[in-house]
Order: sequence, then C-alpha cells, then structure tokens
Amino acid sequence: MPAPTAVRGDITAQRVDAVVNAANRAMRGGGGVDGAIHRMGGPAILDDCIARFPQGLATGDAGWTTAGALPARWVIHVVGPNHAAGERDRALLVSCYRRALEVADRLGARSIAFPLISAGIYGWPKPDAVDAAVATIAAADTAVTDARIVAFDEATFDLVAERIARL
Ligand code: AR6
Repeated sequence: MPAPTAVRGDITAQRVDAVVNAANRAMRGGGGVDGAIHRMGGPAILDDCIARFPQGLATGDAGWTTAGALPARWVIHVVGPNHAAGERDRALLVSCYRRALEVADRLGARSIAFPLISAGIYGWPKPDAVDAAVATIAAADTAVTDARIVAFDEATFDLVAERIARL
C-alpha cells in the first residue's frame, strides 16, 4: 500500500472508515486510547465487544465492532503485547498491524487510523514501536489506501514522520 501518513491529534476525532483500538485481551475497556474510544464512542462499543467477543481476543489478533458515536464506521480492536509485563515477542506487535489491515479489507474499509500500539501503558520502547508500525503498514498487501498513524504528542509525531521519510 502507499506509505502511511503521520497525523498529530486524538484518534477518536479521525474521519476514517475504521479506527484501531489498542485494547487488552478482555476487550472490556481500559485507559489510554481504549478509554478515549469507549468514552467518545459511547456504550454501543462495549455492548458490541461483549456480544461479538465473549472470550475477548488473543494478543496479536484483531476484531471489529461498531464505532458507536465516533465519526468512523468501525473500531478494529487489537491486543498488543504488554512489554511492561514481560511480553517481548515483536512478532505479536507486527501481527496487530497485519491483522488489523486484514480485518479492514474484509470490511471494505479504505481509510484507517492507527494509534502506536503497545507504546503507552504497555511500555513498548517508542522508537521500535514506531518502526514496527511504519514498516509493517508500508509492506502490507491491502486495499486500504489511506493509513494514518496518529500520534498524541509532538515528539512522537516527529518520530513517526522521520521514520516514514526513511521508507
Ligand atoms: N489518540 C491518539 N493516541 C493516543 C490517545 C488518543 N486519544 N491516547 C493515548 N494515545 P495506550 P497500549 C497514545 O496506553 O500501550 C489500556 O488500558 C499513547 O500516548 O493507549 O497498547 C488498554 O485497555 C501511546 O503512544 O495503549 C490496555 O490495557 C499510544 O497511544 C492497555 O492500555 C498507545 O498507548 C494497552 O496499552
């Protein structure tokens, strides 16, 4: 696919077909991006998580729900590895991006906004989290034409933009 683009802002405000949520295995909400998405999207997202994912989701996997009141149509939930808790298998982080794009293709989504998965509460070192995001999205075989990496702060935005420039 074309190179991803770097965006600075709040992922919940993105006008895209699908926003990606950095969830956990239980899929019942949490802090960070997960908290923001459930807060802004409203209770329909949690209802759909419970209905469609009674057992939650495995680390490295992706699954979709409604986006509720968000401008997006779908939320694609992924579960990144929890580096802070000792989950250090990088293939699981790469898998989150690949699987999210596969789910997007199945939905017919053409635009998607990713957060930097595992790079917050889960503590994945920021430069490697950026590298995994940019390289995996850029190499994916997908019908998605607009893939954004949404950075919350200026320093992270700069890291993402610099890595994209090196593609
Ligand atoms: N928009 C864009 N980026 C954001 C936003 C936002 N609204 N909020 C945070 N970030 P995190 P993780 C950035 O912690 O590390 C939850 O409790 C943040 O600065 O959301 O995968 C879940 O339920 C960081 O760079 O996700 C899980 O238990 C990045 O998004 C756990 O946290 C990801 O940070 C998942 O932790």
